[in-house]
Amino acid sequence: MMKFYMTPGSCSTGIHILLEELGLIFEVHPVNLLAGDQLSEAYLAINPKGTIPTLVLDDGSALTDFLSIAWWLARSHPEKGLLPQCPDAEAGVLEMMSYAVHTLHGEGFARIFVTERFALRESDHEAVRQQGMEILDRGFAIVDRQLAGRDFIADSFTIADAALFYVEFWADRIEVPLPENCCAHYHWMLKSSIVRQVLMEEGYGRMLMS
Ligand SMILES: N[C@@H](CCC(=O)N[C@@H](CS)C(=O)NCC(=O)O)C(=O)O
Repeated sequence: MMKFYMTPGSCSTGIHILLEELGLIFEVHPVNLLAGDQLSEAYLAINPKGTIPTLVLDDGSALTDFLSIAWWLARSHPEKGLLPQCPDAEAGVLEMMSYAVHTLHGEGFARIFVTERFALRESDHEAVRQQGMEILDRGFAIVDRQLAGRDFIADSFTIADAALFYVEFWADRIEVPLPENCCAHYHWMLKSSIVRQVLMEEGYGRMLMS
């Protein structure tokens, strides 16, 4: 059975949504990032980068980042339409997914969540967080234009929407205002029974009631 290494409420939530969308059976292995589980010898033997998500496939090989896991899931189950058939539209989905993961997450939220990795001196931390906020402002505005007049990044739900959801979820958690179309996308996603199930399983049931 596939093994899914994840941390509740993190970027792996996007992959969790995709696994459930596809109705796959998998074993969940929680990784406690705060306790440093990702740096344990056992985990580094699976994913030397020491990050989540990781998906260990049935043949024992491991996919160790969001993009490769999402793409592999979509390509392994083409009948589920998680990637458009047409190459132009597929490229557009990959572009937006990459933007959510590498820019909004890797450049924006990372400056806010792990500030010390961007500046050793504590006196610089506030400026780094501010820089993170500016990246988020600009980044969500770009995604917002892409979402104008549509419910999803492409014509239907794709892997890019799962990536966008987790960064919108973080924006909600730390009260970063989302522009109108991103906000509508986030609330649309929150109505999905799969997304609700995933958030319940990851311990965010109370948030869904408020
Ligand atoms: N580019 C990687 C980034 C993954 C990532 O940064 N994950 C965070 C959690 S959201 C993590 O594992 N942090 C632990 C650490 O960096 O020590 C991917 O797409 O999977």
